[in-house]
Amino acid sequence: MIKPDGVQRGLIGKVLQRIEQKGFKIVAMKLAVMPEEKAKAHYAEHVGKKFYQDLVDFITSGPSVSLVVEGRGAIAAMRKMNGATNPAEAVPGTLRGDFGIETGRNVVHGSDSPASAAREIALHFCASELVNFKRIDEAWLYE
Ligand code: IDP
Ligand code: MG
Repeated sequence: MIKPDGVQRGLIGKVLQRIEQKGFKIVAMKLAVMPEEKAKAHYAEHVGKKFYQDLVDFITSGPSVSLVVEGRGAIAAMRKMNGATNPAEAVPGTLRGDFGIETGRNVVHGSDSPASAAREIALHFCASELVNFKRIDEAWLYE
């Protein structure tokens, strides 16, 4: 997900470019203001933490871009491409390292496991919004 700060700062294209140039396939994409109920469900694992309400307020404060990214090792690779949660610790070359300063404005979200990816995809998309197609360069990306 490109969070509201990333959208407001004009970083949608830069984030999508990194995903595309890596070779991963974007199979679903949606720009919307996340409703509060969906934000609470999305961040349910953080209920009770001191930053939870600020996080829900922030993530619903403007449009965000939800994506489903497909490719071998995509979940772990996207987390690496996003970088450490705190942009101050995220290494240069990562999205957070290059484009962020503080944890509460860290530009992007990525699912952290197959289970959370499945849960988050089902929360933000219906099955018919996932597009099944081949990229023409797949033969040159995979051995
Ligand atoms: P992640 O996004 O790298 O998976 P999580 O620990 O799952 O990191 O936290 C979810 C999001 O909550 C973070 O991306 C960040 O926006 C916010 N967050 C996490 N910890 C803090 C904090 O200590 N202060 C403010 N916001 C936080
Ligand atoms: Mg997380």
